[in-house]
Amino acid sequence: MNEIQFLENDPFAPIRYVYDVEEIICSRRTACQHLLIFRSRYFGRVLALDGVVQLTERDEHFYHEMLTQVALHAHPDPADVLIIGGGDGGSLREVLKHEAVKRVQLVELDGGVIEAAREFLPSLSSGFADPRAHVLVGRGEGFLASTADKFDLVVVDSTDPVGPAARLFTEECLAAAAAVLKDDGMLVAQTESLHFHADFIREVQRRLARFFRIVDLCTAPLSTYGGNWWTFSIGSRAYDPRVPRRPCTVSTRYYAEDVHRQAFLPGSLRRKLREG
Ligand code: AG3
Repeated sequence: MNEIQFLENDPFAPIRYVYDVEEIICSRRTACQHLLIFRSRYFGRVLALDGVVQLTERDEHFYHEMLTQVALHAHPDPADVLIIGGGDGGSLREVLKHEAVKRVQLVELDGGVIEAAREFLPSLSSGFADPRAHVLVGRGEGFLASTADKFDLVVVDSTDPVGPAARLFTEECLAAAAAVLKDDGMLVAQTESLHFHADFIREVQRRLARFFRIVDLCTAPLSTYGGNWWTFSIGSRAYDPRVPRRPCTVSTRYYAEDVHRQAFLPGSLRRKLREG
């Protein structure tokens, strides 16, 4: 096999991964960053932004299902959904599985990610063709500050919180996200690894608690992100996110009702996280 090694340049995790690269499918500079899509024997197509792996075809469903389906099932009627980031379309695909969803607004900073995903990652980007999907290229925090729309669910599907994505986790931005929610709305954000980023997770949970009555944390095991024990922080204005309120009738590969119930951090670990 023609094996090229690719070293992940991850500024946010104390570990480096090496992938076998069978073929470079796309390597280009977008307006914001370097975008690489390569094919690897085990992982299939892999998307890396500025050298950091964002998803692989092999395991992206763990991430995209857990980022979206837990909140989508905890909400009794998620009709209007906002996705911040998520230019590859994976979260959009998951959200659009629900008939209850009538409209999805996706706000992605880098239009080049959407373009490349539509061209090279069809299993993720199919949702962009759905008439319920509305796409805006721009800053998430700018959209939050200026929109008059109200949402049932806000999904923050960002890159690591270094560089532009760091702004999405500021108190100001979380307050703005809470403000675009309906009275019973929910927010879910990808919040990195419990192994490597507990301080960051603690801080985000603390900030969320200023704007949400209920704050919780669910996790999923991911094979490719540094730290692997991945977290999703949820802020909810009314509904306990631990409780699935609708039966799972959409087709999923990892998410299921029992996975939902067991995905949340147990009390003793929550206390440890809170206390540091
Ligand atoms: N967003 C989270 C990527 C985290 C990657 N971090 C890393 N490899 N250290 C992924 C976006 C997928 N829609």
